[in-house]
Amino acid sequence: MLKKLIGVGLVSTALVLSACGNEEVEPDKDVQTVSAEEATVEVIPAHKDLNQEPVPLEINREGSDVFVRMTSQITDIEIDKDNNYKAWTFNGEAPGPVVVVEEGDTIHFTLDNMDPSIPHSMDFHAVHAAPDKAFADVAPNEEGTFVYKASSPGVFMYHCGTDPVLSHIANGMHGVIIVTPQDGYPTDDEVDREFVIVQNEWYKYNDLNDMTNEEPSQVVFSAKALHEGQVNTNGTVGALIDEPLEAKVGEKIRFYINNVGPNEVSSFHVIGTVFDDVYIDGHPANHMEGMQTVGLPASGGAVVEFTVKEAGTYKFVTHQFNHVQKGAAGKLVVTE
Ligand SMILES: [Cu+2]
Repeated sequence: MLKKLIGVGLVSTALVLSACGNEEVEPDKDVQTVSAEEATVEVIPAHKDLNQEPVPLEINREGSDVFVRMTSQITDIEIDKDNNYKAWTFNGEAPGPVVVVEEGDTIHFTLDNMDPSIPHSMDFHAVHAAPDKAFADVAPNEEGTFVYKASSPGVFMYHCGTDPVLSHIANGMHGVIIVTPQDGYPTDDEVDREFVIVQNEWYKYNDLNDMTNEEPSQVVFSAKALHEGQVNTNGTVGALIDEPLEAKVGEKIRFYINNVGPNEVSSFHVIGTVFDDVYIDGHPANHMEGMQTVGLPASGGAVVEFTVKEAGTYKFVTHQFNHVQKGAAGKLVVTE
């Protein structure tokens, strides 16, 4: 079905062969389903015909104990128009669904690994825990439960931590966990609307050489629904251009942002405004004012707040404009 397995280090040769009409690399439907630009690595046999339906996040609270259940699964994700990636995901979304807990909560986390062939795991940046135990691999078709405390407030990345981590993150296993501060943010009362925005990159399908040594094929923003009825997208080029966020003139907007990478930094900027209040990594003590652009290292997060004073379309970008060319832009449409 797919082209033969091509070893790492032969990527550019493979593309040349493809252009020369080598019979083994004839384009077919499956190639379209797994390419970032062009697939150079064969789909894992057990994943070949697998496209597991997204599963809703389960989160239930009993006092300060929060029970979170997520899946690791193989799901086709549209990363660009007519370009589907056979992603390794949490719950069938890439980035995965946003998880919200409160500072001081104890998280009882269960990972249901629905992948029939590869172990997966969960590394929550929000917790203090021995990673060899708390972020341990869960075998294919098994479940694992882990308990830890969320004692630091912030906007944290989560990701699969199974070796090689780069493959697991770049194939789609990333997302955001927000730990809301016990005493809130000093500007809570001023905020009218809030959204979660995530930046991530895509590379050639499951190609560790490309992920390690090359530039991303796509750099994208997604919105993850924080409140009922909000826009919820995957990391798809144009997702937040085609389906913009919405606000009203005079409102103070809060974005919870995170750059899940895996490799690039983000220079987050909203065109036509200045961030009045910024909390680096989402910690209330890291309060800064009057920022034009917020730097997000790979895995870094922030809360950024700004007031939209005129009706219009406000684009948000990473100010590394080569990445805007690759998709990293979204729109906030502000009306009277
Ligand atoms: Cu994984």
